[in-house]
Amino acid sequence: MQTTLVIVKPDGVQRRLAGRILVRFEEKGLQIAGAKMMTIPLATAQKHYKPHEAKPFYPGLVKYMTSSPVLVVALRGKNAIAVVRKMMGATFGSKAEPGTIRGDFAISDGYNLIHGSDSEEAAAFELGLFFQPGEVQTYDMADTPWVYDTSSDLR
Ligand code: DAT
Ligand code: MG
Repeated sequence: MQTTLVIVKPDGVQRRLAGRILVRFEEKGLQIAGAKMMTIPLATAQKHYKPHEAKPFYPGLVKYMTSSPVLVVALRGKNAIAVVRKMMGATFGSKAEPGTIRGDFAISDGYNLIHGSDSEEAAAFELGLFFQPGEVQTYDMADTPWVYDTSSDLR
């Protein structure tokens, strides 16, 4: 089981797509382990996008991410990091495959609706950046015996 960080970015909230984005992950079988609305503080956005600090789009990216509230979500499930990345689609909306979130709802390069952690290290760092201890819950789901094959090691 992995837990990953998803952010429905300012354009996703403003375009009233937060529910439609979240429902896709629920329908897939991922568990909502944590969720909150926030306006990302400047320092947090800078830390989150530190790997892109030297890129030309970095100032605009930080400005956009702090410009309006976002929905921050912790999602848990089997291979959650890769599953979420695949469901998000390619970075640029115009390049993302239909059937993915960006492919279906985005056409912009920068305003691409959603963030998802891209590795285990990134997920651990980003979950710690956006959630306080105790805000990400551990709990059993009633449908787990039907979402996963709990009778075998394959699940
Ligand atoms: P992703 O969000 O798919 O992980 P990334 O980590 O490479 O993509 O970049 C972070 C965000 O920065 C991305 O969601 C949108 C923005 N971005 C990346 N490359 C860009 C570019 N060439 N022009 C404008 N925005 C860009
Ligand atoms: Mg990235």
